[in-house]
Amino acid sequence: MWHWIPANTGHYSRPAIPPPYVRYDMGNVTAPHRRNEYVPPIPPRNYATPPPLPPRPRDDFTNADTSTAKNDMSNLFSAPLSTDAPLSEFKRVQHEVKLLPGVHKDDKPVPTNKFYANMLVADQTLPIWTQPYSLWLDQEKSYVGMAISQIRADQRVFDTHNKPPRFFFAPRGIRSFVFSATEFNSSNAASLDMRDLKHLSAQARLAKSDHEYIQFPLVQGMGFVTAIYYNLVPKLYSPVGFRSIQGQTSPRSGINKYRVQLHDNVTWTLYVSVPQGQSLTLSLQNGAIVGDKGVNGCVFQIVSSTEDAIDRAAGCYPVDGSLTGSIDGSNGTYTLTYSTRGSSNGGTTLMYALPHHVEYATGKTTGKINSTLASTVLGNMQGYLTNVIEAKVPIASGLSFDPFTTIPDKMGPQYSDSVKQKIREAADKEVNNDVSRESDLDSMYYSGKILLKYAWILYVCQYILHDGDKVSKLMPKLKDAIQRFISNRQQLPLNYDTTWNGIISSGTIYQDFGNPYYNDHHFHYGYHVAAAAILAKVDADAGDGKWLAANKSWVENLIRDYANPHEDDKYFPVFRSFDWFTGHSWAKGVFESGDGKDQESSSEDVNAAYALKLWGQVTNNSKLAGIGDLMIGILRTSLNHYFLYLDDNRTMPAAFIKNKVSGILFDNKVDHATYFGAEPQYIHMIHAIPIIPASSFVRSPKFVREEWDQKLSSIVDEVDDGWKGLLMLNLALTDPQASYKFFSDNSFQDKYLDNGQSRTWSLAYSGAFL
Ligand SMILES: *[C@@H]1O[C@H](CO)[C@@H](O)[C@H](O)[C@H]1NC(C)=O
Ligand SMILES: *[C@@H]1O[C@H](CO)[C@@H](O)[C@H](O)[C@H]1NC(C)=O
Ligand SMILES: *[C@@H]1O[C@H](CO)[C@@H](O)[C@H](O)[C@H]1NC(C)=O
Ligand SMILES: *[C@@H]1O[C@H](CO)[C@@H](O)[C@H](O)[C@H]1NC(C)=O
Ligand SMILES: *[C@@H]1O[C@H](CO)[C@@H](O)[C@H](O)[C@H]1NC(C)=O
Ligand SMILES: CC(=O)N[C@H]1CO[C@H](CO)[C@@H](O)[C@@H]1O
Ligand SMILES: CC(=O)N[C@H]1CO[C@H](CO)[C@@H](O)[C@@H]1O
Repeated sequence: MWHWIPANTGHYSRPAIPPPYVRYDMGNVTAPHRRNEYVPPIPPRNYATPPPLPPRPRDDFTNADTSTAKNDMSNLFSAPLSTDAPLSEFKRVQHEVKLLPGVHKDDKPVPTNKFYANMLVADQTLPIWTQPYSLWLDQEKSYVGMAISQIRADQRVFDTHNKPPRFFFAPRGIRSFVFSATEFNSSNAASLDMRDLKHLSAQARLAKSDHEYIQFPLVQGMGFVTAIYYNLVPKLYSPVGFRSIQGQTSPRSGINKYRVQLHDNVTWTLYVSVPQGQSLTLSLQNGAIVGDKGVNGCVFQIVSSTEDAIDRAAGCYPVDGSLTGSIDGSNGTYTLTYSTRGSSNGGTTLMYALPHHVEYATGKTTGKINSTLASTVLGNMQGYLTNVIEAKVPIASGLSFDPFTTIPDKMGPQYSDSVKQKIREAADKEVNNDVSRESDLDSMYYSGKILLKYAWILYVCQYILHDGDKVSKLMPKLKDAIQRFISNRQQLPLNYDTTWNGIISSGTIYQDFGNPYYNDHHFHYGYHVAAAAILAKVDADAGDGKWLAANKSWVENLIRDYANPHEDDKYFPVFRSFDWFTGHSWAKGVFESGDGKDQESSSEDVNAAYALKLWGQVTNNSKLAGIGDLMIGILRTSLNHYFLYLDDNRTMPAAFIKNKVSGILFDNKVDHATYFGAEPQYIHMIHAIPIIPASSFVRSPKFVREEWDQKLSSIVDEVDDGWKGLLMLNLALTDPQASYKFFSDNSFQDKYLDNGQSRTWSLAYSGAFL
């Protein structure tokens, strides 16, 4: 895949043609296939003493905030932005990627960038990652079914040619279990149906017919892989191989428990809940666990742990999640509440939470147990007997439009006369540029960068320089340039796709970084939305104040495309880009991908969230602004675990931390690289652009200092193009003086400016905190 973001150096280079999808060469990392030949029955032990603990009373978290119900802000996600049809300027088209027969749209938008998207496209056989498990449709003749893998930390594969390693990944294809049925006896005997496609969950169904199927609820963090059998005879393979299977004392009436050790020495626990009035006897036949008869509604649950506390969750599984959130002063709280089926002694299911949840988990994330499991690339996950994962994260309460820093003890922004004079000189020149011509591009990405660049210059002219002449010179030009996009007259107009439901560029798959296939929408539209917010603000204060009302729907159409907060808006999927479980967005759209979804530019993810905040502010939509604030708060936590590596980070593998930044982070691998070149300034700065007021909250002074000292100070002198300006403005996040000196120096050359960067803004940002 090739999408993403050359932070262009001033020359427009076309993105390369995507290479054909390459499956990782797995070498010898898959476990041997073993078969057991003998056929012992597996006696489940009967339900016995001690009696189960009484069910824990369940909180009804959806109504938990009734005390503040009259406070409009008690749930930021309680309303859609709009339920209007997308603007008629967007021509209605059907997508080139058709929905597969097994993908049930049910008149709803179909999510494109979610963790289960590999099961929506192509032949549906590539894995999806719920973490800590991955699942995939296995159609190998002898094992037709749903394969399950859980990779231990010591199984991760590291690049051995470079130090630090350039990449690591979790080996794929190790089938610890394959959930199947005796009826699935040829490779086309079962098809994969995908239903109830939501932003936090989906239901996969491996079906022989309408009434004979195995249902797999797919929820990130689910502690069990749960398979519910309907009118089929259960059959479980293990290509890794069963070494031993022992019945255990039943934790609860109707639930049989087994310890299953595999030939890789990992012991799993299997719980089987047999519905009342039915019976099922399992035995080992030709190396597979097979039932003696068909069952209807029988629940198989496996967990890669032998921790006895998990017994309390056996029988209960999550099917869906709901998101609520709120802002209180300098904290933002987000709550993932899982709805469950079945019942357990403890009254909850089992969830595994990621490190960025655990760090800020509130008391509602109950039932911590002595079990951790490795995720593929997001560190170790902590087990909880809970139906709720809730975290309270710091938010940047002082952040708005103005330059903002987290450098301790810095006042500001404040400007001396001489700094203002320098900014004015830069602006004198830059307000004369031809904004309309410069942004007349066949790319929502590049045009967005140009528009936001001029929007920041406009901001500086109005609020820092208080220079009405410059404002009245630049503002009409910016309005004009944006108008080309609002009236959809740009080189590649936008269409509204009625297949998946979203606003896509009319280019080909090879254009605009794959925007037509739902790549990078939050990056692209985030730039346009932020530019529009700044323009609307300046127009309200210095123009006729009519711009916002006249153009609001266009901006909000783009927002709804990448960040629709509510399912009542039936024209767009809920949160196409942002993943509220992993705490950041995924950039890859409707492509099959061997290593899953990915994101390269963590900083353009921040920019997209910041755009929501700014637009929420100018439209007095405090919920939208709060969503932006909450996202930025979450991004600060997740990016600093998985993308931006402080020396003392303990989440990522120690050897890999020495890279300081992830590079491209996939569901299943991290590749310290970019999609557009291997230069270190590319790899590092794609996690820094654009430098905006929110940057300092996420890229801490400490991180930027470590990265600079270890990786960037030694290369900056050799960089002679737009990447130099990016490196030097990034330095302002930890050393504004050095940064300001560079941009204010008389030897400064315009070739040091990336096409999304202005000298005016660079001076205004670095000069704010001297
Ligand atoms: C597969 O199983 C069905 C019963 O569900 C049976 O009718 C059919 O003959 C079997 N096919 C093979 C190839 O064994
Ligand atoms: C499993 O454990 C046995 C005995 O402790 C050991 O000999 C064998 O090497 C282990 N196998 C694997 C795959 O780790
Ligand atoms: C934010 O959360 C922290 C940690 O729980 C707490 O100490 C602080 O008082 C909270 N601030 C506000 C404004 O609620
Ligand atoms: C947690 O589990 C590990 C491994 O199963 C075990 O060695 C350890 O003693 C347990 N700790 C507690 C506090 O139970
Ligand atoms: C937002 O609220 C402020 C203060 O009440 C008001 O001046 C402004 O006109 C409002 N803006 C919009 C777009 O409603
Ligand atoms: C498409 C559209 O309605 N654009 C409007 C944006 O706002 C300006 C007013 O500032 C109008 O002139 C445009 O028609
Ligand atoms: C020891 C440790 O975990 N250090 C830091 C690594 O990064 C995370 C994420 O920001 C920090 O929370 C840790 O303090």
